[in-house]
Amino acid sequence: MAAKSSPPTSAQFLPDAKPVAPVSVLAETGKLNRGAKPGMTKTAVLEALRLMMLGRAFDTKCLSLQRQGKLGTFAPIFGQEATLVGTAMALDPAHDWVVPQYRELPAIIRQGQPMERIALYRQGHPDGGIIAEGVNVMATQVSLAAQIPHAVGLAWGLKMQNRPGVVAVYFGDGASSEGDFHESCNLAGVVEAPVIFVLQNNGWAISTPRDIQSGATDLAARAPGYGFPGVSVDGNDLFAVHKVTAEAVTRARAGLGPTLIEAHCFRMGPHTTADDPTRYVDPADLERWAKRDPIDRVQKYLAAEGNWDKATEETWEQDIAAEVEAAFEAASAHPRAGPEAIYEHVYAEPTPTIIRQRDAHLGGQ
Ligand SMILES: Cc1ncc(C[n+]2csc(CCOP(=O)(O)OP(=O)(O)O)c2C)c(N)n1
Repeated sequence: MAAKSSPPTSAQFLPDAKPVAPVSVLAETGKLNRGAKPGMTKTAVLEALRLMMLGRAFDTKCLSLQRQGKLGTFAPIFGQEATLVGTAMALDPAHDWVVPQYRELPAIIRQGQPMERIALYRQGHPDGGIIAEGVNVMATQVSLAAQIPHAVGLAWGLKMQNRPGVVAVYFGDGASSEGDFHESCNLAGVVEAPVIFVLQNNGWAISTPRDIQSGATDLAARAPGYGFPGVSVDGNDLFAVHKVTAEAVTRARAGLGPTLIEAHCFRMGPHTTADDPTRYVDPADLERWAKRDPIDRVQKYLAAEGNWDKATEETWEQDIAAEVEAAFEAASAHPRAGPEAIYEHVYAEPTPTIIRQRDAHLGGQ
């Protein structure tokens, strides 16, 4: 990008927002920053680590199945585990909601969606799109940013009905260029909706790098323009992500409205299984970010506390692999969907057009 011209000197002109250092608690070495506290109990840290490892193992399995032609296209979470789990662990699944884009696997599992359903979804089975009864998760959204107005509506509705509950809506740096994002922030600020905008800045929107996605230097700095706070956080730091989300939840529960969290992370895998990132991602960037791995960091922290070692890691990996296997076995035992399934679930009652198309397609069978 060309260098920006000097800002106007008149005092009435707002200056360019200066990037603020992202909130950090746990350094890349796995050591707490001086004076910092994890802010999570040991049990919660272990639960979070398990979810991060489970998310990675599930997607590793899915990648292998997809390459064998046994699964549809999906968007892996590799590298974004701390952002997803750190935010989700600050929510109360009984009252709070997760409104996902398409890369939020462990946050959805934490809310209670069975892995079997997620496996079914990735196999292209219509039943995989059904959110289990009582699980506060909205459907996966592929149309970028379309979930954000839904999340604000949901949060505003909870507030109007005096129901407890905070809504965490997830999206990427690319989606944050969409009108839906800006209009949603504007409305959320006006009605003080209990919503947390989780902007996962993973460096890329498919092959479009962050620096040509927006002229803004700091995406979190957009929030005050809508009348609420924004915070920038190291998205590979579980404790920091959890801390800022917990603060945002407290604000929302107290009736103080929305927060925008910009979590800086890096997409370590392909955008989806249909993408080849080797054509545009600099291997040096991957190497640099690999040293900041969110899972390694928590394991190092726990090891230094005497709560983690190689043997524990191996046992966990085996247990998690068995859990993932069981989810796929349960999905495979689910009755297969026939061709008629594509005409179902579009409307509560089929329209004349759907009926005509279905009969034309299946009439001779
Ligand atoms: C409205 C809309 N426009 C374009 C696309 C095609 N598309 C799918 S994913 C993507 C990039 C999204 O990047 P980002 O929002 O940063 O999320 P990430 O995939 O990096 O998590 C694009 C352009 C789409 N799905 N929806």
